[in-house]
Amino acid sequence: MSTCRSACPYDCPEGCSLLVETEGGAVAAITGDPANPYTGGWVCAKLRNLPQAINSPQRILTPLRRTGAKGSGAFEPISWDQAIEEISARWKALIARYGPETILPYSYAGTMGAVQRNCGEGFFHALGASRLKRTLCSSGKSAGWENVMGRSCDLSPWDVEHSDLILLWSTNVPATRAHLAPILRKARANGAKIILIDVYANPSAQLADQTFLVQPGSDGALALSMLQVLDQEGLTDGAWLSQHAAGWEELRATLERWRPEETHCLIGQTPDAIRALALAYGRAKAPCIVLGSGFSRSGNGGEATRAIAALPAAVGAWAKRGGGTYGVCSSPDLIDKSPVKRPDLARPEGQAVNINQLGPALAGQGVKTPIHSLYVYHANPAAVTSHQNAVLRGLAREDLFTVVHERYMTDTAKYADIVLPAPYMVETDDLYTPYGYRQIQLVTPAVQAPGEVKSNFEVFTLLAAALALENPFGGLTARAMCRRLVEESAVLTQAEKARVLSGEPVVLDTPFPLPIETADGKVHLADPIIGWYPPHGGPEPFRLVCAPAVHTLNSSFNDVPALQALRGEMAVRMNAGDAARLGLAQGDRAVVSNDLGEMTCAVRLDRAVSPMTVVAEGVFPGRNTVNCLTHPRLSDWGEATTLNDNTVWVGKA
Ligand SMILES: Nc1nc2c(c(=O)[nH]1)N[C@H]1C(S)=C(S)[C@@H](COP(=O)(O)OP(=O)(O)OC[C@H]3O[C@@H](n4cnc5c(=O)[nH]c(N)nc54)[C@H](O)[C@@H]3O)O[C@H]1N2
Ligand SMILES: Nc1nc2c(c(=O)[nH]1)N[C@H]1C(S)=C(S)[C@@H](COP(=O)(O)OP(=O)(O)OC[C@H]3O[C@@H](n4cnc5c(=O)[nH]c(N)nc54)[C@H](O)[C@@H]3O)O[C@H]1N2
Ligand SMILES: [Mo]
Repeated sequence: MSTCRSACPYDCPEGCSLLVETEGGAVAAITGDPANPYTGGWVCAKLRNLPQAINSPQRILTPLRRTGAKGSGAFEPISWDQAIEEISARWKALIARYGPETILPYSYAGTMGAVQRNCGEGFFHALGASRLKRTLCSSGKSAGWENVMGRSCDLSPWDVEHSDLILLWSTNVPATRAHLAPILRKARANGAKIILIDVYANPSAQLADQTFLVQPGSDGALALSMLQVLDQEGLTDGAWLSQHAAGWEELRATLERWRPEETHCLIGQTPDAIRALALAYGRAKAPCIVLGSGFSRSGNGGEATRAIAALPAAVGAWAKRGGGTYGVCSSPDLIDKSPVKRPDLARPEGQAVNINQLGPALAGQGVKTPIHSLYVYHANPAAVTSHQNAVLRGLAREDLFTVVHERYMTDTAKYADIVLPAPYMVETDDLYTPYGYRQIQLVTPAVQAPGEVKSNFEVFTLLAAALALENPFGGLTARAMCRRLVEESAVLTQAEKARVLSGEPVVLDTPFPLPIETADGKVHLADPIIGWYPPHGGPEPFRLVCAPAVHTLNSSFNDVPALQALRGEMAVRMNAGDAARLGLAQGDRAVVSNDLGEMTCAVRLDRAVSPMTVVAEGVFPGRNTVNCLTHPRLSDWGEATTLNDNTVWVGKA
C-alpha cells in the first residue's frame, strides 16, 4: 500500500486536494489531503466512491469502431494506429470538400486541469475547425459581474466566517461548496444570521436561519427592490460610494419603480418580507452574499448579476472584513494558459457555434459551413445540452462523423463512429487552479493508465502529427507543459513556484480590502440596470428549474453505482399546494412537457418549493431526461445557457 498526492479534477469550486492510496498498481481509496488548509482531510461521497468507476469493468480500454446503428452501442476494438488513421483520413477528405470548419469540437468541463482541459483548443485552432463558444455554465453571471466590477475578484470562502449576515443566494452549499458548511456553522456560532434565497429549500436550508423563497428569474428585481429600500431608509454608504463607485446617482434615480409594493408579486414575497430582508442587509456590519449560478441561467441572468453586484457597493460592504460577495470570481488567473489554448492560432472571423445550440447547429441552423464531423472530449452533450431531442437527432445523422473520447459508454459515446479511451485524473499529469479560491496544485499520475487509455493531451499530439500540423504545444509532454505554466506564472513568487513544482497544494490568501479592478478603479453602476425581464417561456404554466444533485455532478458519476443509489430515481420537486391541485402525491409519476419534449419521472414533495415552480435535480442518463425540456435560447449577457428559464406543463402520468 502506498499513498500519493492528487487533486480533484471536477468542475466544482472546492478543488479538493487528495490523497490516493494504491495497492498493487490500482487505486484502493481516495481521501482528503490535510496539506490543503481549506479542503483538508474530508472529501465528498463522490470522490470517496470514485475508485468504483476507476476500477470498473465497464471502462473503455481500447479505441472502438462502430459496428451497429448509431446509438445502439455496438462497437469492435481497433488499434490506436487504426483509429488515428481513420480519423485523419476522414477529416482530410471532409476538409478537402467543405473546409476545416466542417469539424466542430465539443468539450466542456469533464476535467478542469489547465492542460488536459484546454489542450483541445490549441489543436482545433491549429486545424482551423469551427470554434465552440463555451458558455454552458455561468457565463451570464461572469459577464454581468464584469460589467460592474471589471476583473475584480471577490472573497475566499474562509473570509465568510467574519460576516454577520450571510445570504446564501442561489446556491446549494452541501452539494457544490461542501467545505463552506463548517465555516457557516462557525459564523453562526459567532452570532451571524444566515438566509437562503432560492426557488426551493435546497439542502442549504439546514445551515440557514431562514429560507426566503423567490420566483425563478426574479433575483434582479429583488436586488433592485433591496436597493430601493436601502436608499429610502438611509442605509447606503455615501462616503464609500462617492470614493469607490461611479454612477450611483444614475442608478438611484431609477429605483422608484422597484419599490417592494411594485415587485412583490414578481418575486413571490410580501412587501414587508422584502423590506425586512433589505433592512437586515443594510443594518449588518459586514453582509456577505454567497452567490451561486443557478439564478443566472436565465434570459435576464446578466442583468440580475449586475443588480446583485450593486448591493455590496451600496452599503460599502467591501470595506468590512467578511463583507462583499463570495462565489463569483474567487481566483485571479494564477497562470497564463495561452501556451495550451493557443489563442494566437484562432481565427476570430471564423465560424463559431454556441455550445447551447449544438442541436440546431447539427441541423444546419446558424452555420454557414455545415457540420460534418463532431469531436467530443470531456463532455457529454447528449445529456447536458439544452434541446436534447435536437442533439440526439443530430448525433443520429449518418453523414456526421463523430469521435468521442470517453471513459465509459455515455449516451454521447453510443452515437460515435470512433470511441477513444480516456483516463481518470489519477492516471494523468495536470495542473489545477480551482475557481472557488486561490489555490494551485501540480499533479502527476498515481497509477499507470489501464489498457490503451490516453489523455486528451496525448491524443491531440497524435492527431496533430497525423494531420501534419505544426505541434501546437511546441513538442512538450503534458508534464513539461504543466511545469512550464508554473515557471512562467507572473503571479506566483519564486518560493511559491518551488512549492507548486514539488507537488504541494499552495493556497494563497485574499488581499483585504480587495482591489477594484476596473479601468478607473471604481465599481460601475452608471449604465441603467434593468434587472428583470419577462421569462423566455411559452404558454405552459409552470417554471422549470434545473438544480445540482448532491451525489452527482452534472452527468459525471453516472458511472458509479453507489452514487446512483444515493441519488435515487429521476424526479421533480414541486410546491405541495400545486401538487394537491393536480392530484399528485409524493412518489406519484408525473409527466412534465413543453413544445420541445416530454419527461416522465417521480414527484417529490419533501422540500418547500416556490409556487408554480418545478425543480429537477441532477442530470440522468437516457433519453427524455430534463434537457429535453430546455431551450437553446441564450441569456442577455455572455450568450449563456438559459436552462433555468423554461416553462412546462405538469400532469399525472
Ligand atoms: N454535488 C455537486 N456539486 C457540483 C455540481 C453538481 O451538479 N453537483 N455542479 C458543479 C458545477 S458545474 C457548478 S457550475 C458549480 C455551481 O453549481 P450551480 O449549478 O451554480 O449550483 P449552486 O450554485 O450550488 O446552486 C444553484 C441553485 O440555484 C437555484 N436557482 C435556480 N434558479 C434560481 C433563480 O431563479 N433564483 C434563485 N434565487 N435561485 C435559483 C437552484 O435551485 C439551486 O439551489 O457546482 C459544481 N459542483
Ligand atoms: N439539466 C441540467 N443540465 C446541465 C446542468 C444541470 O445542472 N442540469 N449543469 C450545466 C453545467 S453548470 C455544466 S458545467 C455542464 C457540464 O457538462 P459537461 O462538461 O458535459 O460535464 P459532465 O456531464 O460532467 O460530463 C463530463 C464527461 O467528461 C468525461 N471526462 C472526464 N475527464 C475526462 C478526460 O480527462 N478526458 C476525456 N476525454 N473525458 C473526460 C466524463 O467521463 C464525463 O462523461 O452541464 C450543464 N447542463
Ligand atoms: Mo457548471
